[in-house]
Amino acid sequence: MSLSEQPHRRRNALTGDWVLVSPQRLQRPWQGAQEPAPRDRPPSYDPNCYLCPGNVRAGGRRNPDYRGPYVFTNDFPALLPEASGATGAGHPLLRSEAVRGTCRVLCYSPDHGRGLAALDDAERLAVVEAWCAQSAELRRAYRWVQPFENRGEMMGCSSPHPHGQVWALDRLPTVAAREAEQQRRHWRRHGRALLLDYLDLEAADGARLVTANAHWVVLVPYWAAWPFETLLLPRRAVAQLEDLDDEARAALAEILGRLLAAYDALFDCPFPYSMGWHGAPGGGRAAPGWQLHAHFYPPLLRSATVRKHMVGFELLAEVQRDLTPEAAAARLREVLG
Ligand code: H2U
Ligand code: ZN
Repeated sequence: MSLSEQPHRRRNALTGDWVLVSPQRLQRPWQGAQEPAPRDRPPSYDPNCYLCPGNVRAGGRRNPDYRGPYVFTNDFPALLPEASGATGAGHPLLRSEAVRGTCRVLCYSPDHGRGLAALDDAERLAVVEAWCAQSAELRRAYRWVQPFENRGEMMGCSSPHPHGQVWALDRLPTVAAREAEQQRRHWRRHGRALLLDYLDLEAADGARLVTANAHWVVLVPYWAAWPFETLLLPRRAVAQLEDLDDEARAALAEILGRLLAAYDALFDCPFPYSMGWHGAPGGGRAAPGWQLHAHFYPPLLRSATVRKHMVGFELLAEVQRDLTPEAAAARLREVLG
C-alpha cells in the first residue's frame, strides 16, 4: 500500500493518539469560506496598543519604556498564585482539584510592527534568552512551564503587538502528561530518548525534514495533525530550555528566523500559528527520556484565507488530514530561502 495515495492511520509516538491520513481526497472541490486576507504590516509604534512601550495597559498599569523583550504578569490571568478552590471529596464522577499558577505576557520587542520572523538574529536571540530565563525561574516553583505564542487573529491573538505568553502551574496538564508517559515508556524499554531515536529515523529518511543547522532540526512529524505542522528539536539530548548552551541558543535564533520566513512565504502572508515549548516537567520529579522540543501548529490549508477546521469527524472521532506530511515538508523546503 502506498502511503502517498491510500487512506491509512498513523500513530503519534509522542502522545499515543492516532491520525487518519487520506491523500486520495486532495482532488475534491472547495467551496467553503474564504476568510479576509490579513492587513499590511502595522507601524512600529501604535499609541492605542496595550503592549507598546510607555502605553497604559487594559488593566490600568503603564508599560515602561522597554528596549528589548519585556515580561509582565497577565492583567487577566487564567491561573492565580494562591491555591484556589477548596475541593473536598465529592462524587467520583464530579471530581475537581485546586490549581496554582501564574500567567505572564512576553513582548518580544518594543517594535509593534515586527514579529519573531521579522526581528534580526540578535533581537530573536534576546527572545530565546527570555524564554530560557522564564523557564528556569518558573520551573523552580511550578511543575509545568508553558511558553507559547498565538500568532494572528485567526489563532485568537488579541493584540497585533508581537508577543507570546508563559503560563506555569503546579499540575502536569493533559498533553504534557501524555508526552511524559510515552517518553518514559520508551526510555524504560530502550534506554534512549524517544525523540532522539525518532530524529535518527527522520535523518535517515529525509522525506519529512524541512531544515536544519548544527544544533537543531525542523521536520513535519510523521503523525502531524495540522497541514503544515512542524516539530523543532535539538540534535543533542537537552531536557529544558535553560539547559541550552550559548551556541545552541544562537543557532535557535537563526533557525527560528528561517522557519518563520518559510512559513510567511508559503502563502505570502503573516503565517498564523500556535507554537510552544515542551521542556521536561520540573518540581523535583525526574522525567526520564524527556527531550526538549517546540511544536508549531499552523491552521492554514491552501492559501492565506483557507484554513483547516478541526470539526466533524475530527471533533467526534479522530484527527484527519489530506495532504501527507511528506508533501507538506516538500512544500516547506521549496519556499525556504
Ligand atoms: P494573546 O497572546 O492570545 O493575544 O493574549 C494576550 C494576553 O495579553 C491576554 O491573555 C493579556 C491578555 O489577558 N493582556 C494583558 O495582560 N494586559 C493588557 O493590557 C492587554 C492584554
Ligand atoms: Zn504595540
